[in-house]
Amino acid sequence: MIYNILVYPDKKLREVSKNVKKFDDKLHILLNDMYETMIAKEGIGLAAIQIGITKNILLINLADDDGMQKKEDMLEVINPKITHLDGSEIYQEGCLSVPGFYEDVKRAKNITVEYFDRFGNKTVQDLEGLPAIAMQHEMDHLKGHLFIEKLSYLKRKKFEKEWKKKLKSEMDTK
Ligand code: Y12
Ligand code: CO
Repeated sequence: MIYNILVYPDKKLREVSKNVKKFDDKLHILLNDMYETMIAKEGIGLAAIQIGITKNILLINLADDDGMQKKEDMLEVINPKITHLDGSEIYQEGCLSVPGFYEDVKRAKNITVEYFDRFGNKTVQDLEGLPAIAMQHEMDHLKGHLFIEKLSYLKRKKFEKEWKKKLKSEMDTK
């Protein structure tokens, strides 16, 4: 099933997600649907809250060196916790919940993250560069935050003005 993606300024995107307790068939169906939705919408990352589900679940599926987005490279991440952060890196981010807007964001370059897979097995991973950035972006969603909150005051004001204009023109053409 392909879900609709919640788009800024939907209030639901500000909700804090809760930990998954049962690693059952229902969770597996949700993870499969999230994957289908992320691919259908041409995303490289998706948090459950973006489809209106307040659970600590996220997917990351970055392209490899040949530009191929392979399912076997996907990270299915449940109840993640960052235990170490260091360095910093600036990357131009985008988000399916803020379609068409991209801006530079500074985040930690290296992280250590602990999480569970779909069967409830615990994993500890060191991530560097783009995977680390994607993980921090998606984990922000689980806390109810969007990357636009990391913009400078002036960039955020400019964004809000342009976003209102875009939403109005979309309403007018309906
Ligand atoms: C680095 C930085 C941020 C992330 C988070 C995951 N972000 C995405 O998956 C963004 C996807 C996206 C897709 C869009 O759609 C198309 O390109 C067709 C898009 O553009 C529009 O919707 C117009 C914007 C964002 C991971 C790694
Ligand atoms: Co996002």
